[in-house]
Amino acid sequence: MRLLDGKHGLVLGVANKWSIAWAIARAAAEHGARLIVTYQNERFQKQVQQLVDTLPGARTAPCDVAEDAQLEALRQTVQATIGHLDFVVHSIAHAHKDDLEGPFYPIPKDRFLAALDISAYSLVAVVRALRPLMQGRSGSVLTMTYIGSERVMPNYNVMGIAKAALEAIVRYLAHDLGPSGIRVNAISAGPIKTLAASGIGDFSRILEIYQTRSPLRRNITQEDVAQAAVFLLSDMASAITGTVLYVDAGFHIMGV
Ligand code: NAD
Ligand code: 0WE
Repeated sequence: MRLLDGKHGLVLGVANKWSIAWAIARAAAEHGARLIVTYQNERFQKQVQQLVDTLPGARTAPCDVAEDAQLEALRQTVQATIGHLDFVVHSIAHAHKDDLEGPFYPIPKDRFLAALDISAYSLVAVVRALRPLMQGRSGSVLTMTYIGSERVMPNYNVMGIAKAALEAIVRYLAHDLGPSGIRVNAISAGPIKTLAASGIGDFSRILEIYQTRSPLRRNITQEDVAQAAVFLLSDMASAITGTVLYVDAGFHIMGV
């Protein structure tokens, strides 16, 4: 069944073919959605354009979420091209590399604020900029989180605080936008080897822990996340809002 037939969607957060957002874009397109896929800056433009060229009818647009002017320009581009939006996928996070190892508390204020700006506040900024294009439709907004928001995952550090804020933002946005028929949810994914996971010390050890301790005794893939994403973006999830859906092979239920 094609779950997103006739729907228009925006996907933010594709960097390369390993990006979770790319798996979501591909799955959404297979389910009949017409997409605009953004790239952060020129550094990613060529790569993202090549990927998006493989999706029927899809286009790219630039958007650095730290820049209000770029969000405003994006709204105009979307309005001028596909006109309206039925869903928005936010799959963006960033912290300074040095703040993702060792103790958390030495982090300087400017880097703490920058991590929360890109990884949490940007969902608010994106929704505020694009909400007019979802007016009068049953819209769906989806973001990506990680269990480091709730439990201490060594080295995840400021990203854990940012994801805690992001998950709270999901709940407050769901309350704000529910009366307009717009749903807001998050997927809490298990660890996946992507660009954002590269250079993380002992990432392979984390993958091994999920492999041996999760109820399903396996790691999860971008495709696992994409299938859950299509569900949440579709009318199949018509009464689901403000939630965090775990796509983690069941890891989150474990004590030890
Ligand atoms: P990724 O590196 O492919 O995606 C991160 C994206 O964020 C990139 O496309 C990057 O361009 C974008 N980005 C960063 N700063 C930006 C800015 N200022 N403006 C616009 N875009 C910006 O890695 P990923 O693993 O696919 O990460 C996507 C999301 O999934 C993130 O929110 C991440 O926290 C979350 N997540 C990842 C994992 C994992 O293990 N990989 C697990 C759970 C959640
Ligand atoms: O959310 C994430 C990754 C977020 C992330 C990753 C990087 C690496 C490169 C944000 N900013 C940066 N900045 C960089 O310079 N994940 C859920 C994947 C992840 O990251 C970890 C993990 C896991 C899992 C970091 C430390 C410990 C575990």
